[in-house]
Amino acid sequence: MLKKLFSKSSKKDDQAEAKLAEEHTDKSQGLEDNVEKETPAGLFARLRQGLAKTRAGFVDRIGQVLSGRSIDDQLFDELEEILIQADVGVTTTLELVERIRRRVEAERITEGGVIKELLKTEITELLSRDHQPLRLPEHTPAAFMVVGVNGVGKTTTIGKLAYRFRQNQAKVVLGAADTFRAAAVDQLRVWANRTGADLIAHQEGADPSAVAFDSVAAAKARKAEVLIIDTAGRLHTKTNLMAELGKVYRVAAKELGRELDEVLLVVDATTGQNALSQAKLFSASVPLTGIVLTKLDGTAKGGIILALANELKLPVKLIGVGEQLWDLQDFDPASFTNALFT
Ligand SMILES: Nc1nc2c(ncn2[C@@H]2O[C@H](COP(=O)(O)OP(=O)(O)O)[C@@H](O)[C@H]2O)c(=O)[nH]1
Ligand SMILES: [Mg+2]
Repeated sequence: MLKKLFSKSSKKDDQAEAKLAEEHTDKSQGLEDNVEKETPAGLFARLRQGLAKTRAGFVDRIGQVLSGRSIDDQLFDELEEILIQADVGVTTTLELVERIRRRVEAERITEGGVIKELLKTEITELLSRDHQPLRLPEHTPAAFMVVGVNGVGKTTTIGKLAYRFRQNQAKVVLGAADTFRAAAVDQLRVWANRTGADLIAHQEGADPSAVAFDSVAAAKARKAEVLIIDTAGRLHTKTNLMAELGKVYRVAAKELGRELDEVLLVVDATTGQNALSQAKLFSASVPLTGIVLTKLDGTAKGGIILALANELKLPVKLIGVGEQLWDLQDFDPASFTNALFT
């Protein structure tokens, strides 16, 4: 049921979304008033807008380099350079360009302009290869844990996710297991209030595993459909974050009676290549199930998504394309490539 509630991909769904938001305004409990007064534009338009910088720094530049050119080694070198500058990463860039070279030979292509189409096809193929959508189980609560280094957008992503589930009337519990700073709990509380989700929080400095335990217990007792646990991200403190995260996970899973449905690593697109090492670091402590790539709207280096899809064993499940509540999308390879190339 959640699956049906959660996915929104057509224009019709967007209209339904706007209507739902209006209905919410009429009811006093639920989403806060100021949240739904703005009617979200279409999903694709938002995605396209969010990718504007990457399109300018990547696809538009490729278009300029290719136009009116005949194909030679120099052209492939320039193509490589643009891809690497867009944070596609050396390994993935070389693989992509090699595939295009081979197709150019096999299909006897001589005109540079055609390469852009080939690139689009190859990128769609690469992004689709190991793609998996967000796991939304039949059983409840669907249990998610969100991890990542400081400032990448974990708490914001949780607020956006809560918004999406709450729009569909789902009961949502948020667990404030980032107990390191009082401000972190306050920030999650703001999201809980805005979206009409329940918040489970302890005091600053409390044991995050205890918060995780209480959050799971509350989600079960209140028959919530969704539970999302926020976590701390600081790497340079006395406590060992990684050991602590491992414990948070184990305690939550034990109280839940099964593995969590998603352990999402949030990665900031503006910090590019660091993402790959962060994924290695975190996967040593918690069983990561997917990536959320945030702040795509803030960078011309959105090519990092290609490196992540190609070089990590983890699928990108969600993307953040802005700071508004509705700026979190399911990652869909075909719409992503279309938004980037058109
Ligand atoms: N432009 C943009 N900003 C984002 C996005 N996601 C998060 N942010 C911003 O990133 C900053 C840090 O976010 P926060 O959720 O506190 O990160 P956390 O430390 O990982 O919990 C905040 O200012 C957010 O508004 C996004 O997709 N786009
Ligand atoms: Mg946070």
